[in-house]
Amino acid sequence: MRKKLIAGNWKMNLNVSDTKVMLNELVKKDLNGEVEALICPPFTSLDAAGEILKGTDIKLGAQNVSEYEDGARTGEISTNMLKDLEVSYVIIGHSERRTYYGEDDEVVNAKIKRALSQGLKVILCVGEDEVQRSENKHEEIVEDQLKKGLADISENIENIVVAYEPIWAIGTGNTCSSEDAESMCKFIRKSISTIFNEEYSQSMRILYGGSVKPSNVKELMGNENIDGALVGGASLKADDFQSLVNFG
Ligand code: G2H
Repeated sequence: MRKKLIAGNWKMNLNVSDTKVMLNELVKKDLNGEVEALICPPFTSLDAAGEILKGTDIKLGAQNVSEYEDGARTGEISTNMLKDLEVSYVIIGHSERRTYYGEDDEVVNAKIKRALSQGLKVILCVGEDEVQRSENKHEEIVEDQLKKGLADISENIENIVVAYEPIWAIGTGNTCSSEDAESMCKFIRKSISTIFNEEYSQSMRILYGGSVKPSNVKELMGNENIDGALVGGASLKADDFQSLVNFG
């Protein structure tokens, strides 16, 4: 039985004061304990968020990490720095990082290896753009991202979560239909069984992301191969995040 995961990706939103207001409200709310809840604020809010979430069941995640251990890498954040702040998850390969910051599959692979080797859990994002979808290349693109992103990885593979995020559905309000999301998550599970093995593919969690909100989360979560959601815009308010976690 795969435990559902609802992960809030705040992106470049909410400063430290906003973070404190949101999370102090969230920790007072009743959340379904059967669902794992995760908040990934900007780096600047990790410390404050960690203080508020300490002792609760809500996990803390980061939105990115360096593939390097330490040293002269201006502007970068290491796995060690994240672990020091009790971060347990890191999002790697989000399409916004691939598109705006030139992260390719090789960099994504190096980041995943570094994070897994340091005991962090990884949410690997994959997904096709609008043109690739219209050309019916979505499966090919996603399979390629999975193969390259997960190449030569053998340790701590149980700490990998995959998030299917079709780029055309991100922040646009255009949700992928529940059927298409399920079909791609099922395809991802099949690909994972080839990359690793069948047993692992059955236990690995696969999330859907892209304009998930309180009004569509229940239908999406009702699918056999969708084990949670990576949520951007609708994760910024405590009420909305509670509704997402309590989707049932
Ligand atoms: C996709 C998602 C969160 P949103 O990027 O990862 O964002 O829910 O705003 O589409």
